[in-house]
Amino acid sequence: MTETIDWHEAYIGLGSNLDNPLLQIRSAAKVISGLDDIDECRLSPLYTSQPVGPQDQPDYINAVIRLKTRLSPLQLLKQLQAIENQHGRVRSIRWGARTLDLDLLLYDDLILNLPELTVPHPELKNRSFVLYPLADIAPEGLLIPGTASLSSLLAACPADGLQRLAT
Ligand code: ROI
Repeated sequence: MTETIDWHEAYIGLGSNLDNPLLQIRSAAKVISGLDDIDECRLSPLYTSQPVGPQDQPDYINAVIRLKTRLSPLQLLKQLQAIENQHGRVRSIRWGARTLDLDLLLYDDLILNLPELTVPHPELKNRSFVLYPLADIAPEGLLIPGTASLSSLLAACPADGLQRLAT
């Protein structure tokens, strides 16, 4: 018997500004949707965004995925890190350019503060390149645990040159 309670809703932030970012994001989305214990994967529209952090790096492509999973937050994080590594991610300069960044943004209404994982993602509320694509695919009235409603965060966050790509 399948217990629907086993399934959790999670949101993943995707970002890339190196080595054909469009391809990186599309490829990562495909790999994520093919993982075991992940279902109903939905990719937001893609956006171009100016870099947050050092400005001497290319613009980013950003998007968000909404999915259902039976993985725990740490199991999901491990899978995401493996996909980053497959896509040539090298952790070097803090806030520097990267081929692929996959962030676990939200997991049900969980608040988690572990050394290796903070959920909701601590920068989610400040980043237009997360909030706008999130709003494209989130249900009406989504609450960010411990913070506020997505709509109030959006209202306080200027789009900052964020541009939705034509699909
Ligand atoms: N800036 C933008 N616009 N998009 C990102 O995905 C992104 N990711 C990062 C930093 C370096 C903070 N800046 C970013 O990790």
